[in-house]
Amino acid sequence: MTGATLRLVLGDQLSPTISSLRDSHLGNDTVLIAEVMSEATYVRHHKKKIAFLFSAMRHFAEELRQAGHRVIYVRLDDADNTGSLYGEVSRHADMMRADRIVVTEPGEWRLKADMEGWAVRLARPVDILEDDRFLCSHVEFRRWAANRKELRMEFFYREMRRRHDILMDAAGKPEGGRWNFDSDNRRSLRGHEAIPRRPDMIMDAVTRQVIDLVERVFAQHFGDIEPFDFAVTSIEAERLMEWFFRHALPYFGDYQDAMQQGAPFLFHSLLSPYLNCGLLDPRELCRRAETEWRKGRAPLNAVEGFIRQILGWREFIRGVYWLEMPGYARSNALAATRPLPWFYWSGQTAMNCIAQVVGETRRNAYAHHIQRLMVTGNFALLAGIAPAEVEAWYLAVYADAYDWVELPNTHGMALFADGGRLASKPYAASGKYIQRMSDYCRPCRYDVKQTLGSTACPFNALYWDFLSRNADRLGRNPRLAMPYRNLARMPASQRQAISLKAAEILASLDDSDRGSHPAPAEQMPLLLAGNDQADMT
Ligand code: FAD
Ligand code: DLZ
Ligand code: SF4
Repeated sequence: MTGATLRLVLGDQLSPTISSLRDSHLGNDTVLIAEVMSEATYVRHHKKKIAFLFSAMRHFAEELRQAGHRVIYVRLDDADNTGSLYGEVSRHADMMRADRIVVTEPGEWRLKADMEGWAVRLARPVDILEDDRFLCSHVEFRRWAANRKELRMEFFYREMRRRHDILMDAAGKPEGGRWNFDSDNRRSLRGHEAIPRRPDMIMDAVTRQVIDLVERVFAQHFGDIEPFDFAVTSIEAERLMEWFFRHALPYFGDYQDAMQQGAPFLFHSLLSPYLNCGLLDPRELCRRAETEWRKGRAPLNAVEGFIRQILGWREFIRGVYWLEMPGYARSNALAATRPLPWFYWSGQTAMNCIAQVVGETRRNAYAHHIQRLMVTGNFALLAGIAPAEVEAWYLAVYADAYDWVELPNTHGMALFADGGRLASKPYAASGKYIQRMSDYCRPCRYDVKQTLGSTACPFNALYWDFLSRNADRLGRNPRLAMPYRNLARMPASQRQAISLKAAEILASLDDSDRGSHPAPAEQMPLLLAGNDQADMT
């Protein structure tokens, strides 16, 4: 028999088949799962995100016990809790005289870098194993990316389809004769389909206890904790997955980019928190989606679109993160330095699109992709908000947010701060895009058709000013040829008026007076402490 091994399982590693548990000796080894202050506060996560993870961690520990593992579960309010993962590993390794520590590699660079120093500090071997829950390993991604100047998801995705034989026909060609049906997937909703009602979740005593804890300890954090409607076990998460396949997947493709006031979820799966913490398996999700098409229960444009998000985007984003970190986070290709406006926390702004998205984010710890990219992301891009501030916001407010997935999406896709390593052009858009894809503009105080004047939609002047300000950096991008041609055609007087209007909008962001909408100080995130930005209204 080998000596005792301490197996650390992190809060986003709640999968019974995870590599760190695979060769576990049930009678000999101990699994450690720990709620720690350092992980809950390195950014001040949304209350709902912490409650979801702590409850899922507690349920998972119980499942492991039922399966015969010896489990030490450290609660946040345990008297001896040292407050950090290293502290807990050190304490328990000493107590049980562990010969070695085994852990699956963490999803965040900051923790991996820390963990790489643990063996020396603990004077014991620390085996950091590969996280093979992903469909593309670091080595495979590095091989794919080698010698490519630009990394483009579409080519990566085709290779993943072939390699994993997903949605491929017998001749090795993509089903339906095309790799991508995205051009069919841009419909705005405008009352076309009834949005299905999501299943109710039943809250058990474990979740109730965690909610009480989070309310008490993290009262200062952003977000509403109730109503709480997250799954906290793999069985419940699978129930939500089945619901999605049956009721929403058939429409997922058509309305993937739509936004509608009062309908935060539309036909999206809301499965990212479960995928990212290990309650659901991405392979299984792709296979199940494919079966829905093969059995004639969902159209190809929907199923291909859904699979592309998981097999394509999710794996690609992770690949870019591990390929490029830590330098990636430090790039700032558009030299954006403005502080994050306060309304990202308060939601108090007359821009209805932003108020809606921030309000839904506060309530649900969720916003769907186009809301993240084309409303809050687009505004931050156009206004030149410092990438690190925007990233800290996204990392804190969404229940599915971990650095490996949040950072490339925000830094690369939304802010173009990597200068185009990940996306071929910035996703910059005027108010016209938001008007086309949503019903936000009708009740808005601003007029989406105006660029100048006191009631003009701020996105419009900011859009043209963004192009103008960044002409040296972006003007030669062939994918921006059309907007730059339109800008060049504008009379100089109009360009000057737009530039003045944009300066006025940006100055109102910088105004430290919060006016009639003081945002509660307790919502201030740790990383942004001291930020004192104004509402734009
Ligand atoms: P659906 O629309 O139902 O899509 C299905 C699944 O595809 C998702 O569950 C998710 O796992 C995957 N997926 C889709 N798009 C992406 C993508 N771009 N990157 C990675 N996976 C994707 N996703 C996160 O999981 N965590 C984040 O912290 C995160 N931050 C983001 C920040 C910004 C600025 C942007 C633009 C996007 C971000 N995304 C993030 C990607 C995407 O917005 C979410 O994955 C999606 O909104 C989750 O909701 P859903 O499960 O309903 O997704
Ligand atoms: C996000 C999170 C939170 C809020 N709390 C914990 C925790 O108390 N214990 C833990 O093991 N993990 C937690 N996590 C998830 C970690 O932050 C995550 O494992 C790392 O960021 C690596 O992805
Ligand atoms: Fe947003 Fe402009 Fe539309 Fe108002 S008018 S909702 S600010 S895009």
